[in-house]
Amino acid sequence: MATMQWWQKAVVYQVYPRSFQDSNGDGIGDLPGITSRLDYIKQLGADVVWLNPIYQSPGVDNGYDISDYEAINPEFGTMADFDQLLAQLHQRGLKLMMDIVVNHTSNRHHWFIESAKSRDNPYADYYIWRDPVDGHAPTNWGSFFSGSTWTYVPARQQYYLHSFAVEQPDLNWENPKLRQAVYDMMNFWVKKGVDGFRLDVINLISKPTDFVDGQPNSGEPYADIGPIIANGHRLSAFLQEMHTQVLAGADLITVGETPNATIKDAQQSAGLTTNELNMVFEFEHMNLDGNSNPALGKWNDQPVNLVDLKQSLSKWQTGLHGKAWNSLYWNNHDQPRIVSRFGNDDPKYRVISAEMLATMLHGLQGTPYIYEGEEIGMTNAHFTELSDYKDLESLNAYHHLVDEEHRLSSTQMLADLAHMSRDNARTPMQWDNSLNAGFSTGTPWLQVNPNYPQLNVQQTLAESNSIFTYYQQLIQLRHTNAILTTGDYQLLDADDGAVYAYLRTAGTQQLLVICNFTAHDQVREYDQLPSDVQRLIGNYIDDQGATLRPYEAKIYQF
Ligand code: TEU
Ligand code: CA
Repeated sequence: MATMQWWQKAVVYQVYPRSFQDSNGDGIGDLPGITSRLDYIKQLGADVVWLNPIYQSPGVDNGYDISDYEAINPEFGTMADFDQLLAQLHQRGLKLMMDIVVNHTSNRHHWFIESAKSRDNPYADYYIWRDPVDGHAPTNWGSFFSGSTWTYVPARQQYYLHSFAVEQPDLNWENPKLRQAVYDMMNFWVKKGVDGFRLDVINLISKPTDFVDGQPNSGEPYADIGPIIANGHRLSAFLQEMHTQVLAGADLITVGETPNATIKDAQQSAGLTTNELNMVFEFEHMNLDGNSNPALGKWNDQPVNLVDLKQSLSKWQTGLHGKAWNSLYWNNHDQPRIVSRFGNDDPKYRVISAEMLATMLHGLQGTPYIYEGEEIGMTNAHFTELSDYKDLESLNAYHHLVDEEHRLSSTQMLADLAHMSRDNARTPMQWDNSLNAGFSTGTPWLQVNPNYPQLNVQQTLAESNSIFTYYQQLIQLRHTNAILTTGDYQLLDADDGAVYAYLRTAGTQQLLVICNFTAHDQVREYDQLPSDVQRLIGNYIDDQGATLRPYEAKIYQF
């Protein structure tokens, strides 16, 4: 592999600004609040801070509906607060990754307000407009957030496309003026000194040339738009143009969020020599515990199958090795808390299973991402009422699947929401056992997880051998041990449904990672390992093989 880039040894800490720290008592996290907590992030050892969108937004999708890319959402503070945060990050040797959403804007963005007025204004073609077909929507495509992806505007007597909410019209990337406006915006932030970008659903920007109906899931009125528009025919051209116009020459870290991307797509979008992006967030390992019934999408309350998880992660490890670069993540603002989803959040097993999952992930090749609260083992909220939820994806899905399609009972959908809703990741950061977990002196915008008195930063930092120190050690290992960054990957015992074991090899150095995914003791012999490795691990593993306590992970280095 060519010489290592700094972002290949870096660890990124994701801050969801709305839920991290409120500084003015309005119950909403904000930029001064983040600035007041930078020493904590530095103490953890992360290198980069990824902020979810902080731009002007009506907040239909918590900031992923942007109405002004070059203004700060007043709920989060001012541009002066941003400048202060950036300066304080850089003062600590931390870098800032901004989250930009250029597949769509808010319907309150002035581009869209103008575009919707007529078919011949300067912004008319900044979005994707189509005439009705036989008096109805142009295609049967279904939104990620339920319902049709088309909304009719009488002033134009046309429909506009929105892959997500009605309030999130898709931008027309075939329009070179629009593309230039996006690059100019990105360069505005590069000039301000930001160190990188996370690009929201960036692999959706190249739409098909012909808009034709897709195949709906059985009994569903719509065909999921994701597979229809993901990884379109001009994606590579657009990303290479973005590289030329913005990224080349600036030493930035870039990660594309790429739902429905395959390994082949990632080899192109995150190729080591393709001059597009540094890496991607793939979704395959996050969609394994979905449903046998595709009409239910991600909504389920079932455990993941370890053999499937090992197979998926291994495929991406070997598929990108030497060709492209991957991100490594379990958690983010869209995913439920991993310790509740793949681990065991019973107080008896919460910490050890969270540490096991962290070990499993951080031993792999790629850039690890840690989502706020993951480093103290924060869990799902276990909400029980629909009124507990705020996320429009969850609320739309409930109304679609329960009220409209009658595919799920309210009880089952509430169980699925408790398992999978994005709100699980968005409950306020749990700092201490004071009111609202020290997040806010006001009423938090979303309920604080009721387990905060026992599960919070202050409590964790007071423990010796805490999960926080465990994450510090994993990050330290990433920074100091090249085998994690460059080593080959070999899956061991592929069909073992209880233990995930893999070998990393770099020259004569080897690292053996063994994770017990279950609540039961496990013993594993490694007689199928190459004899030299067996001899070596023989010094470490007692003679009846690797004994693993429930949810225990071990790393052997030789
Ligand atoms: O998410 C993209 C996306 O595909 C999500 O719908 C995700 O697949 C789903 O929520 C998983 O449960 C990005 C942002 O991360 C998300 O927060 C936004 O809502 C979405 O794009 C629209 O901008
Ligand atoms: Ca606030």
